Amino acid sequence: MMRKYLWIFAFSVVALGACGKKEGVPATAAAPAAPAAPASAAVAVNSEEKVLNIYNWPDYIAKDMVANFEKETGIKVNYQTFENNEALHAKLVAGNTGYDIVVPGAVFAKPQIDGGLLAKIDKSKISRYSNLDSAIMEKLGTIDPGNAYLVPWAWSFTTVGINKAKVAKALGAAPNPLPLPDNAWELVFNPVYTAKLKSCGIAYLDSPTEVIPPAMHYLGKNAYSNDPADHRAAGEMLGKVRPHIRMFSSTMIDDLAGGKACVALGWAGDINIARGRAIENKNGNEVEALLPKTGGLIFFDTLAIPKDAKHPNNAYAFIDYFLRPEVSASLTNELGYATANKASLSSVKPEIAQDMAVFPDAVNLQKMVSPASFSNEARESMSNVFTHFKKGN
Ligand code: SPD
Repeated sequence: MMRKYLWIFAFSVVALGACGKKEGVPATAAAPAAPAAPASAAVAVNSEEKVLNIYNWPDYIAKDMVANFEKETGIKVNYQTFENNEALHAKLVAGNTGYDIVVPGAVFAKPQIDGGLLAKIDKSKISRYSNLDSAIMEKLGTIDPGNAYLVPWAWSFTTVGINKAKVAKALGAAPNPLPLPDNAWELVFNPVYTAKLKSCGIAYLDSPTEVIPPAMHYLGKNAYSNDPADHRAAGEMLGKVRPHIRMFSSTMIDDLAGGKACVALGWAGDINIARGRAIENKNGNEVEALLPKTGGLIFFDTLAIPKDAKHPNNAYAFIDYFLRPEVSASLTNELGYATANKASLSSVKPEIAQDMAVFPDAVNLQKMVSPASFSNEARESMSNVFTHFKKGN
C-alpha cells in the first residue's frame, strides 16, 4: 500500500513570509563579508585541528556558504562530492572515509545507523537545533527514531522534468497549453509517450534506488517494497521503455538546461536548478518540474557525522552555522531545494516560497510518498534488476 501523509511543514509561514561546487574541488571561492551573527559556542570550546572534510552531492550548497564559514571560523573546508546514495554507502561501509560530515539520503540512513557507521548527534553542541521544523523532524523520526543521528539538509521530491518546447515538438503538439498526460509519470514509463519522446532525449537518474521506487509507485505498488517480485515487475515494465531511454545521467542539470535531454526522471530540486541555468544561459530552453497526479517521491537529504570522524566539533560548528536562518535560506533561494529550517522560512524569497516545485502545496504533498528504508536484500535485488534494465536484457 502506498504511504501517504498530510504534510504540513509550516507552508502557511512560507506563504505569509512570502552554484554549486564541482566534484573534488576544495572550497576556495572568494569570501564575501562574514555574517554579523557570532560564532557558535561549539566553535569557542573547540580545540580540534582547523579542518573539516565534507562529502556532499554535487550542486547542493549555496555559493558563499563554505567561504563564509571558513572566514568566520578559520576552519579550512575540504569539500568533495558523490553522485548517488550507493556510492556514499559503499564508502561508509568500507570505513576510514576521512569525512567529518556526509549527506546520506534518509532512505539509506537506517542501515548506516544500524551498522554503527554514524555518530549520535550531540544536540547540546548545536545551539540552533530548535530552528528545525518539528513536523519534518517527526517525519524523519520514522527512519531515525528520536532524530538521534540525522540533521536535515534539504528536501525535495523525485519526479518528471521537461523541456517544454522540445516535448511539445516531439509530441507533435502546441507548446501552449502543452497537452501532457494526466499523470506525468507516463512521460517516462509509458511506451506510448516514451516512443515519441525518444527523439528529443529521455534521461533517467543513474541509480537503482532512484529508478525502481518510482517505477513501483507507477505500477501502484509500494515504492519502498522489499519484495523482489515487485522489483522484477518494475524491471519488466522498464524493459518496455528501455529502447527509448537516451541516457542514465549524473549530469542531469546540464543535460536538461543544455537541451541534451527533453524529459527527465529526476529530482525536482535539480530540475529547478536546470530551469535557472537555462534562463542564465539564455538558450531558450524552458525547463519545468511536474507534479504527477499520483504524487512524487519525497526525499530528505541529511547531515550525518561518520562514527570515525576526526573533527566532530568542527562538524557541529558547521551544522550550527548552517542552521542560521539566513544560511539555510540561501540554499533554498539559490538552488530550489526546500529547507527544513523553520526559522529560515521568512528569509526565503516570496517567488521561491510560492513555487510548487520547491514547496508543493498541501494538496500535492498529500499525494506524495514518504521516504522509508530498504532492507539490504532489497537493495541488492533492485541493483540486479537495474543492471539488467540498463543492459537492456
Ligand atoms: N544536486 C543535489 C542532488 C541531491 C539529491 N539527493 C537526492 C536523494 C534522493 N533519493
